[in-house]
Amino acid sequence: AKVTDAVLDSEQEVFSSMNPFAPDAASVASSIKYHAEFTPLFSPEKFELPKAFFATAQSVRDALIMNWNATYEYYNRVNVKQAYYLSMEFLQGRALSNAVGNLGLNSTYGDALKRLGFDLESVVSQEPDPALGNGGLGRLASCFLDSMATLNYPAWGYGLRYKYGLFKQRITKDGQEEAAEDWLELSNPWEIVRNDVSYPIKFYGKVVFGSDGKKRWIGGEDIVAVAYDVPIPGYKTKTTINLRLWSTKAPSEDFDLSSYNSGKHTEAAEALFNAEKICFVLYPGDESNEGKALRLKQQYTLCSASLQDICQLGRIPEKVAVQMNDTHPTLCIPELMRILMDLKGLSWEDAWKITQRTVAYTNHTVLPEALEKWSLELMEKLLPRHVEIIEKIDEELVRTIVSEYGTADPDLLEEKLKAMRILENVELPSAFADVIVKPENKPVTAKDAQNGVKTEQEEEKIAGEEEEEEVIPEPIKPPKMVRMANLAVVGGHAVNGVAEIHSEIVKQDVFNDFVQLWPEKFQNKTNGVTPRRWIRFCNPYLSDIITNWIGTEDWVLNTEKLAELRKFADNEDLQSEWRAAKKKNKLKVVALIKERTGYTVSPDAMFDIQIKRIHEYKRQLLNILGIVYRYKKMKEMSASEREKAYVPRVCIFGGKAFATYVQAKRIVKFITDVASTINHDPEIGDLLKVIFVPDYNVSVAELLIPASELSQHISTAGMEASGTSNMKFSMNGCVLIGTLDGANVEIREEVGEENFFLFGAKADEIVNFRKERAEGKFVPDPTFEGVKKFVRSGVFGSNSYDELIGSLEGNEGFGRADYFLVGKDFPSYIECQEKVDEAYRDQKRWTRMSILNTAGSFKFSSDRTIHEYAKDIWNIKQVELP
Ligand code: B1H
Repeated sequence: AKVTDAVLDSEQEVFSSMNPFAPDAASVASSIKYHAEFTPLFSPEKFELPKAFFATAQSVRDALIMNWNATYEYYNRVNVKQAYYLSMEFLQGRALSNAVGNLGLNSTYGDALKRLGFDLESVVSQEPDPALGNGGLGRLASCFLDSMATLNYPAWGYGLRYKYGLFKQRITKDGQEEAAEDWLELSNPWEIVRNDVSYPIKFYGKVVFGSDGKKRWIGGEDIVAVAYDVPIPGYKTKTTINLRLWSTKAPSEDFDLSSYNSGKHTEAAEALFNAEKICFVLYPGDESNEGKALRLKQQYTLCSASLQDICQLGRIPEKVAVQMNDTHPTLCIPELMRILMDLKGLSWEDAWKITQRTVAYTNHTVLPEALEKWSLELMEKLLPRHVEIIEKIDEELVRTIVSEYGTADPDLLEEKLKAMRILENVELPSAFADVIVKPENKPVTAKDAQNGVKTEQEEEKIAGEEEEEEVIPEPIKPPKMVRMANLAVVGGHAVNGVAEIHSEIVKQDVFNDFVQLWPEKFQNKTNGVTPRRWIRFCNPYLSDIITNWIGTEDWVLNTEKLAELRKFADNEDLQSEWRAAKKKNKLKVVALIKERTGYTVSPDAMFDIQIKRIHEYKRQLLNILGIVYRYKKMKEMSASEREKAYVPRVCIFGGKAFATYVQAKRIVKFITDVASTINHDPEIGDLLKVIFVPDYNVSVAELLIPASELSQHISTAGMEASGTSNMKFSMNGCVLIGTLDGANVEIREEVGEENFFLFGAKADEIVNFRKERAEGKFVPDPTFEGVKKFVRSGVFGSNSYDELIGSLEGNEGFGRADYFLVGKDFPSYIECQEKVDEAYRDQKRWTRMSILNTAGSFKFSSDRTIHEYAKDIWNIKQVELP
């Protein structure tokens, strides 16, 4: 009892001395010491860096918890409408420096740690980088949380607590290797498990009628989802919102004690493993059927647990707005219908109205292979009640389509049904048996099939069999699928794209048929990034300069103020401070490169960076072939010609390839092979270096972006929905080279076309260029042919890169025939890169471009984006805490 009293006393002391907005260094130091002593994660004798990180994080968490309790206590009291952002990914990055920065306690924590013999920077770098996301989509979700908290919007994030985040990438002589990322190894100081917030989740089983005549989903496999809460502080506000991550476990009665005692240990624990494995990894490989089922279980767990929770938290739909981050949480729609009808007793009509008013969908990609479809067969097994509901939604949709287009033009009706139905390759619902009467192609409906009605082809087949008695193999039936995007469009009240050009493509192409029915649903919400993490904290040197010249630090909240830098763009004092800041950031990257790759690079060379997931459409291959071209030309020159012709460059790559994406992994291997040849070529020296930074993640981005001078956003036009790193680079005074794709288009408009290096085909030209190619009419530029020949000659090792270079050749087929138009854009890319060199030689001009990028980047704050979602989609208001 004594010990407990002592603990409580000292805790009390710490708390009372800790006004979260103005604690002094002494009280922070005592709070850190307190946690170092009483947090049972490390042995007591040593107080070293890892322990210092945990104790510091715990002390910050105390402040966050107080604010966070105050936040939701107030929201409940005033009963406000809240937004719930559901996402399979949150790419949070490190939390300590962000939290301390948002609380405005940087120097206090710095001083406190100094008293304890540590420095804040080394403590901060102890934190593992949680990577519960793949890339832009997950990082966007995290930027949105920061903005929602900062702007005092009542909101929650919901996701999954993966035990292993995105894999760790190692680069070996064979290219990329993946290893498990055990980010929870030392436990996570930010999360709080809520054992009292848990919900049952069911899979498999069957649907029956209850005695009350209502549908019941029974039997099957039951698991439990448990809440882990992570506080998300806003910047310079008390508002602290919640990111609730679900973890799965088996109900305790599922552990078979008697089997265990009889020696069947593995069997006894099977149910436990079965439940827990759902949250083992972010994006489990889904090539196998087991993998697919696991991913679907993950998605359903997120939807079901979150909606059960949301239904407890607020009245639907008046107080609730649910945003689905891409189609991954689309099961929200049938799940909310199920909850409202089967559990709350509402009619179909009422449940449907409420569901539609509650949910909205953001589309993040138009790549056909990325539009999610699930096998109906799998879904029927795993979620039988949901499939019934989806079938009914599909039937209602068919009714709408039929009433809109009538039956007079059966071709048109058939085309619309084919494009818009949620179920693919599935007979029409029986109620529509006789709707499309096309003499030459009468559809067989479910009812017809039951009655033994055959299609014309089947009749022909029978006739043929009778004549020749030849056994004709059964035609392979296309698999029945559920199209999640169609379900999301039908079931939600708003659909948005993530950049203007992308939203136009969504409207004119991908969902055009739906736009004709419901034009009012479709919107654009251009992405944004949080200026806190992505300038203020990752680039303190530049931030100080901005603050000094603008005369206030307000720009961190009101990024429009950045535009005031424009009037100083040619000021020599600002220019020299600006360059000095860039140099300091570059020096940090020189050290990072040395540590991670062993290469020494010059901080005086231009830093040219492409960091993003490795994907053919993002065209890292165009970048590296451009480098090969540069190298080839250099080798053809004398030393003095070379020096004159080229600006020294360090070309930096970073990014992960999905583990089973073979072509992307070949690209990684190729880049590292080119790097090792060029970097060891004594004739080239500092004129050209190629670096692949292994294990790219949020923390690496925070170092690379402030140090970059040129960054590459060179996707095939029309394929990158938005891109968000382009915004971060521009904010940090980096000039972009890019195509007219995604947010590049808007960035170029904002910063001015003279401050953006544009090249390449435009989105509306791509189809014709592919056609030209297929018809064998494309004549590749000799520079491109020369580069391919050079690669094949063996300069970069014995490998001839047949699959890689071969994919850029030939005339037809996806993946070959240069689908991503690397060859088509190559000459304009090369020419544009020459203009880059020319601009960089004039450092005054370059610095002006750099300043004008920062000044023109203000639109790309996620604060602007969140205001737009709040007003146009969620209908929620800012609520300031008293
Ligand atoms: C984006 C994804 C994505 N679009 C499937 N789509 C995934 C699709 O695990 N999955 O199944 C994961 C991610 N991610 C990105 O979203 C776009 O490519 C970017 O252009 C965009 O900036 C970003 C945020 O909107």
